[in-house]
Amino acid sequence: MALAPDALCEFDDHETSYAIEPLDQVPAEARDTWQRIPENYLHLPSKELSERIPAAKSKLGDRLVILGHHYQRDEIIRFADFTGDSYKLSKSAAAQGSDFIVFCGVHFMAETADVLTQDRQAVILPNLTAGCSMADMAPPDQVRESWAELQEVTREVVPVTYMNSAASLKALTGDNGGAVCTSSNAAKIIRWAFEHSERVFFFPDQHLGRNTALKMGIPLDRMILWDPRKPYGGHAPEAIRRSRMILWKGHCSVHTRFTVDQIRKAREEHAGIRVMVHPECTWDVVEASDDVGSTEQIAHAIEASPAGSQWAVGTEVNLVHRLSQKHPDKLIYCLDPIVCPCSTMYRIHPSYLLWVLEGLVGGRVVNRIQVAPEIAPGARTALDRMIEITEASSPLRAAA
Ligand code: CIZ
Repeated sequence: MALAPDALCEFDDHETSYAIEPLDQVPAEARDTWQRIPENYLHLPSKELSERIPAAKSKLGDRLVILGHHYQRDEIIRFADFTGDSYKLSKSAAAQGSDFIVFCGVHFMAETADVLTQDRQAVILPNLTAGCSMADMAPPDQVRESWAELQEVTREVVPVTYMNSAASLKALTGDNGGAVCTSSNAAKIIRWAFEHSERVFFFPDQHLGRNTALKMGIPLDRMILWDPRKPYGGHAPEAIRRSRMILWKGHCSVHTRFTVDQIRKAREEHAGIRVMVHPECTWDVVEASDDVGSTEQIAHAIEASPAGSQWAVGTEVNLVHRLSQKHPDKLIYCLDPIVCPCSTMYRIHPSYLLWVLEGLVGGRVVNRIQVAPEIAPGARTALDRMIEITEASSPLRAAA
């Protein structure tokens, strides 16, 4: 039986605990889908990794910055100079002067960092197979074709792409008057898009689009699901013209595992518990929960809650586990008792981090992510718009 990397975690209902195996103990079948790295990096015990990574870091000094997305495992986060969600990290990347930006996240995040940084700076993704299955549900050719079909039916449409998408789709968005959004600013970006057009073409996550639009008062019967395998997404021209929100048929396999039953069970077992879920969850789950928010917003809400608070959280388990360790005075657990880490984020194993860092120490830049020059300007436009819109409406800016 082929084991997915997920099979490496051992969970125990609310006592979430998991063991990180040395890379040579990751089943070969699972490792086969990862990028191959030199044999001598496969057998390193964690003690050696935790000595050699800081040693390489200190040799590189301020020429290096390591960014760690919230979904990364603890063994990576401990070496990160900055942690956060993709919005916060994209701003951190843009603010760095370092020669090397090692992005412990996934491919679309490293692409974003490359677009936002200068040409002299190298953005490095430690494992090139660390991607996002949701982003892969929007292959650029399919989205381009769908956009062309939509244009045949109506010109009254603005594209908005979730950060979890290929750079070429960010470029398509930027070149057609749209903007990127993340889960922490989707409402601001969609509101902005509606100021410019009757309808929004939102990809690739249908749930983030639907949840955000519903909260803004757009009814479900004015939203259509665009199935790229069908002509015109499966809709008659009148249905497209009647719609306000056109949602690409994509989803996150981790967040769609959370269910209303899990929420009911949490409330039965812990009177007064707060349930907070990510907006990539399905609408019924978002409806049944107390709060909805991005990883950064989840972390802030828990941080700000008083000692003794109880939280059942619907997002990637690495973050939930870390929050529960950071706040031992609160009960914090993952809504799904058998949820496993995002299998693509999981591919940044410490051995990969060490391999790229020691490469840099030896003068070798490996796994550099470079967005093609014909794509980068359009992607930059869409990202700059997102930052501008988000910052212009931030409470700090408004108060200033
Ligand atoms: O925006 C991000 O970084 C993602 C992918 C999720 C989140 O809520 O942080």
